[in-house]
Amino acid sequence: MRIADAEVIVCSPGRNFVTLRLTTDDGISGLGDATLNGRELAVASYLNDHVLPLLDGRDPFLIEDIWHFLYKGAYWRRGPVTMAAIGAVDVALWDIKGKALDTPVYNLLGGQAREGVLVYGHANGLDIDATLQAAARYVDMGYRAVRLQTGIPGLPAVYGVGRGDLFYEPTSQDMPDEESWSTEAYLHHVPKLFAQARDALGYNVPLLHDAHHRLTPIEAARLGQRLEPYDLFWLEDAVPAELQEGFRIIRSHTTTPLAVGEVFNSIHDCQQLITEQLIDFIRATVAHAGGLTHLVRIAHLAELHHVRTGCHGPVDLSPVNLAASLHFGLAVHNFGIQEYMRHTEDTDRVFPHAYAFDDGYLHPGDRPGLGVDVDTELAAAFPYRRAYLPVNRKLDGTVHSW
Ligand code: CS2
Ligand code: MG
Repeated sequence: MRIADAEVIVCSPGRNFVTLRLTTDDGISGLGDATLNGRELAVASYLNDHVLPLLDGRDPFLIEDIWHFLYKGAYWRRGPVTMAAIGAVDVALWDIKGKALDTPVYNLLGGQAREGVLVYGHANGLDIDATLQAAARYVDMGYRAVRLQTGIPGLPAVYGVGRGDLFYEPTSQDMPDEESWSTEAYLHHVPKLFAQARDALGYNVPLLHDAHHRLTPIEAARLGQRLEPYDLFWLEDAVPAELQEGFRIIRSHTTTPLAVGEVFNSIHDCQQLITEQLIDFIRATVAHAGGLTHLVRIAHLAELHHVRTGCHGPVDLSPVNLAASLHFGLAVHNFGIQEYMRHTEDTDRVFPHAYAFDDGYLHPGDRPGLGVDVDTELAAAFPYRRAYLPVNRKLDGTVHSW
């Protein structure tokens, strides 16, 4: 069997997605998600102009060899574009292997380690009442864990509070929206959200929160301490994690569980965080962290250090990534939780899939491979449109993490 054809499909059913399809000489095709929100065409070009010519005629079963050929062979290592491209090739090869061996990918990753993949949904609202009403709706829909994000008094728009109920799509066409930020207002308001959430929902519903890279370590320590009475499942992305040892400060002040890593693209981004047990959950995801091959490496390192997985799963990664994440989440021993933002109906039509939500869990299904496809004819009806993520500024105008 040889790789005989490769195609990058860029489409926008509600938002932009980049999908790689590899096809073998005996007609087996595999898919990989190469979407990098706000920089999609960089990955499409990296694949089309530099990677795909290298794949023609290769044995698709040699997943490990191809991974290292693309990683070491590029000379310039790591980075979100490179690793999203390598990740898409990697996942497409696992998809092909599962189909060729007539088995779901999770069976190639060690087999089913649990009945289903526990997921959490995104409840948000302009104020605390609206957020708690959204949380109650998620619980009524059968979610067993819910993330809470709420508007901050005095700030016109903040991360995580979006349009509509099930979807949150922050990108804007043409130029980035600019949002304003006050750490002081945020630190005073979020504890009120969780105090009222526990009054309304009780303590049996795991509650999560995303600080979205906007605090310093000592600010994160203060927030973690203030949230301890409300027993969060995790406080996510409290601090930008380029300085991994910065998490020592947070860890030394609070027992609130910490999650980080959705922007990570290799094990080197989190090795110190994991080996020093500075975090409780690693958020690295299949599409952005070099595919299943590399994410399994990260999970195995995490397992040695009491760190569990918590893969990123936003609406800006396609059903191809979600399907791969579910095969990973079903098989990996130190699974924690899987983020699940529902895609739009158009997206689900472009990417028909076997995974299904039931009683708070997702299961990838038992089709050979990943159990997801792409309808290229339908995809063509949704052409790419450049879109940007917002830019955040402090009240004095200083650019801040969004
Ligand atoms: C967020 C993401 O889901 C999350 O935890 O951090 O929605 C993130 O803002 C987007 O993926 C950025 O494209
Ligand atoms: Mg996040």
